[in-house]
Amino acid sequence: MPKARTPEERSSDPAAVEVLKYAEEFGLGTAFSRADSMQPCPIGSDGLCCKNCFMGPCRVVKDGQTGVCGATVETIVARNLARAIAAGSSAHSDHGRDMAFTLKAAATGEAADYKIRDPYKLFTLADNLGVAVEGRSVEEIASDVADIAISQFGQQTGEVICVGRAPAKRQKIWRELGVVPRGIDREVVEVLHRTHIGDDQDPDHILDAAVRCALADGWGGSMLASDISDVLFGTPSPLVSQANLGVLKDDEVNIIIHGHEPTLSEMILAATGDPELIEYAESQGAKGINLAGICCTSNETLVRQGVASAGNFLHQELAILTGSVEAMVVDVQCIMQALVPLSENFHTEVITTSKKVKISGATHMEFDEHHALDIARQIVRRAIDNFPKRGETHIPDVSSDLVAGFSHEYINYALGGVMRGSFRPLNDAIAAGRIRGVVANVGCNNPRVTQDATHQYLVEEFLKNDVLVVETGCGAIASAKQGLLLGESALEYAGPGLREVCEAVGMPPVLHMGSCVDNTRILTVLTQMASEGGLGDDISDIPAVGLAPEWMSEKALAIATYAAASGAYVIMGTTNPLKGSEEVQRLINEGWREKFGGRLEFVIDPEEILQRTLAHIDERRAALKLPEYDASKWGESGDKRMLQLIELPFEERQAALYGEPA
Ligand code: NFS
Repeated sequence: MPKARTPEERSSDPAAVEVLKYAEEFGLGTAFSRADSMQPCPIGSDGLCCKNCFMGPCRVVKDGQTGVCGATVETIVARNLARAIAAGSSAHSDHGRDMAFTLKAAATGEAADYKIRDPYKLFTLADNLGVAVEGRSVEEIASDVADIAISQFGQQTGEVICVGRAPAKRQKIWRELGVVPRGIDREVVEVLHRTHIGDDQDPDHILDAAVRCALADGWGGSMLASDISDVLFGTPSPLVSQANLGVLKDDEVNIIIHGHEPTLSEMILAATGDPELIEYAESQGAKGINLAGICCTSNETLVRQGVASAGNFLHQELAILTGSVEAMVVDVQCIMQALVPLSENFHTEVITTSKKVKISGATHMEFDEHHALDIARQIVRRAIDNFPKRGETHIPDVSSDLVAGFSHEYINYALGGVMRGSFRPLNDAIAAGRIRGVVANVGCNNPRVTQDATHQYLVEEFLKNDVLVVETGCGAIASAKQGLLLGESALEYAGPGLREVCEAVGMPPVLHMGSCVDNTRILTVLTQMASEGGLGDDISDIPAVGLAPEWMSEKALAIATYAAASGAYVIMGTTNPLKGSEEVQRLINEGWREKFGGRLEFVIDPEEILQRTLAHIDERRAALKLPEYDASKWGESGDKRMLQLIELPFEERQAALYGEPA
């Protein structure tokens, strides 16, 4: 039996450590303790278990061994990766489909509680999808936009439209390689077909289908999910909020929204402001109704509405363990089944809401967008009903302030203003070496490693090295909890060049760009940087790296794959699901580099992740013939220099500025 880790070994988050101690005291299990008591299957974790038919499962562990059908190690490892990518793409893209149907219902008036909050984003999207705008009402445009978005899922031939937003050079690469997605659902089905017993058995060919499927997500389903969410709920711009378990309140009804889609959570937010419900909460002895998020639902409502975040993936059980949560309302994805048995020790009610997700033992209150606000009100009322049943609470007094909401539209605006919105200042800062490069630090928590520790180590090191960090998903919540999403973190951690840029532009050195479907915002930023000039003309030219250091979900593999196929160098930490095959690892590394200019690697050691990332950034800088990164060149201008000068007596200041008098 493996050794159980201490709370401090399980999480680097002081709030988590506090609650984990309490869980131990009361003998309540969590993902951390379950991970400790069960080693991962060594055959499956290396990608060597084939379950694609029922002559097996085959465990291919000896040299030269094959499955019963003769499938080789390479075929099995590639097929397993491809299937995971198809599942991850499905989850993200199906979310996009639901958003498109909500937009349609909002446009036709069938879902009266939803409005088009950002018509400008709608016009941009309409333009991209070829929908006429002139002389038409917002609803007419939205209805056509929704129809075309919906058609992208079932399209059988041609190209997914959003692919046309990629840099021209990139599109050419994809077309020549035959990996441009035809329709979102079609690519998923094809991966499932090809990986069925007795189908595609050439690992490189299998991976091409996986790439096409991932691109259908990144430049299709996910991209539409982000765009349509912005149309319906507003494009994010910076706002202030808080993160960590300390956002839960001792004297208010605490409702947690957990999962991924903003459709229901936005309505719950609206319902918590309903005076009648607030009054009802007060009648039950509460001072008010407090809403907080977990996982990507948290990111969706945080970046748009400033709803506080109770934490990332591994905080879902910890929130219930505080004893202060009246209802945990979940929709889809990343919801642990363990929530229900855990909640039975408390007054917490786990409420499932999606047509797609039921959990035995949970209360099911099915959400229907046609009666959205009504259902949201019923859910909030139900949570209030639970308040008088609340027992003792243990809410850690730990939370951090944060600034979130950096959509690519806002970054564009921040850098250039309304009239001259542009990525030119960012490109210039990279070209000059003030900013060494850009890292996208994204992805999950994984209880096999210390929660948030790798995120924190890497982000702080990148800042010291003048690397601008953009984030989404649970990685962004990790940084939020660590106080890294604040302008002050630039002063504390950033190297001199990055600090100057952050001070000049007025932004933190770590930018929270949203949920995991919003990784497509990062694709857009990279595309705009490539088209701005000065940093090459394709995503693969830019000194940028994508990381998912604590990943665990299939969605993370889909994201990594579309990013690599879009030209990015991507490193994933924690575990290597391709360990069983050197050949498949070579295919996604050198193989993809040759094909796409990007590549995917699995690197377990955080220090090694750091070194490889910086080496890639410097290599890209050299290829662009940019000056070598030199931290000592910066930091002697701007505010810092002025403050130094102010300290000096008049004569010395004059001398420092203009030299000694002759
Ligand atoms: Ni992303 Fe969001 Fe978190 Fe991982 Fe799950 S919440 S979509 S999969 S765990 S980052």
